[in-house]
Amino acid sequence: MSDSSDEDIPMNRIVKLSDIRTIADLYKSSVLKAPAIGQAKFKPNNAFLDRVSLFQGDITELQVDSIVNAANKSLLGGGGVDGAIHAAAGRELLKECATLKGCDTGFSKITGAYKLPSKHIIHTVGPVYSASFADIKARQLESCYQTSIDLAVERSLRHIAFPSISTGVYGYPIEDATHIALNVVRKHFESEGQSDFKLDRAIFVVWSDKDKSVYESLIPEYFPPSDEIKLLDAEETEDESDSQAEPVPESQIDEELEEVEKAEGNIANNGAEEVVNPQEEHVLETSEEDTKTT
Ligand code: AR6
Repeated sequence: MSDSSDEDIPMNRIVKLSDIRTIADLYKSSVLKAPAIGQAKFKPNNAFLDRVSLFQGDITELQVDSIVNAANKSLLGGGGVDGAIHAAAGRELLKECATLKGCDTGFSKITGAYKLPSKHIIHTVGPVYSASFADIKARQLESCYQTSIDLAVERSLRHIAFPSISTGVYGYPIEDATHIALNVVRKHFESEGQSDFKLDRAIFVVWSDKDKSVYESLIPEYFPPSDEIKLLDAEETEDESDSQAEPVPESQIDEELEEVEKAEGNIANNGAEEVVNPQEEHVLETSEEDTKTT
C-alpha cells in the first residue's frame, strides 16, 4: 500500500435516480413493446410508466431511498445479493441486523444503509421454492413485496428498488416470481390513486440477461402503454375480473403457512415470534424498529 490518498480508496459506482430509466423511456426506445391484444392484465395508465424502472446491474450502487435485500431468516448475511449488500454496507449493518432477532418468511424489516448510497435497506425473507407448496410460496413471495412496500411507505421513503427475490439460491422460477413482483407493484399503484401518491418510483433490479428479458417480456402485461387503450377495450371486462380475484382469507393462509414451516423444519429465527399474518406484522415491525429515524 503506497499512501492513504483518496485515490487508494476504491470508490463504488453510484447510480443516481435520474440515471435509472423509467419504463416510459424503455417504451419510447422500443426496448419494451406494447403487449399483444388481450395480453395486458391491467388497463393502460401512462402516469404509472414514469414511476416504474427496470435496471440491470448491482443494486448496492443505487442512490435511492430504499433498496430491498433478499435475506434469510437470520438477517445475518449470506450469499447472492445479501452478501453483496453486507459487503458493501460494512460491519455496522451486521451489528444493526443482529438486533432485529431475525425475520419470518414473507416478512420484512428495515435498517440503515451505512456505506451504501441508498438511505435504507429493507430486508425481506423470500420463500425457498417448492413445487409441492407452490400456492403457499406464491403467497409468501407476494407478501415479501407487499411488506417491503408497506415499510417504505410507513417511513415516507419515495423509492424502492427490488432484486428478484427468491429466484437465486432459493430457486423460485423467474417467470412466476416476476408475475408476482409486477402484480404487487401494479396493485399498490392502483391503491394509491392518481394524486398524493406515496411511492415515486419502484425499480426492478435484474442481474442476468435472462432475468432482464423476462422482465422486458412481462412488464407490458402489467404496465401497458396507453396506445393500446382501444385494442384493450374488448378485453377489459375479462382483464378486470382477472385482476380482482377474490382474496384467500388470512386465516387460511396462516394455517397453510404453519403447515409449510413445520414441513420445512427450517426455522432459523432465534427470536420468539410466531408466524404472524400481514396485519399483525405491522405491529411487530413498528414496535421493534421505530427507534430508528428515517
Ligand atoms: N444486485 C442485484 N441483484 C443481484 C445481485 C446484486 N448485487 N447479486 C445477485 N443478484 P439471491 P434468494 C440477483 O440468491 O434467491 C442468500 O444467501 C441474483 O442474480 O441473492 O432470495 C441469502 O442470505 C438473483 O436474480 O437471493 C439467503 O440465504 C437475485 O438477486 C438466500 O441467498 C436473488 O438471488 C436468498 O436467496
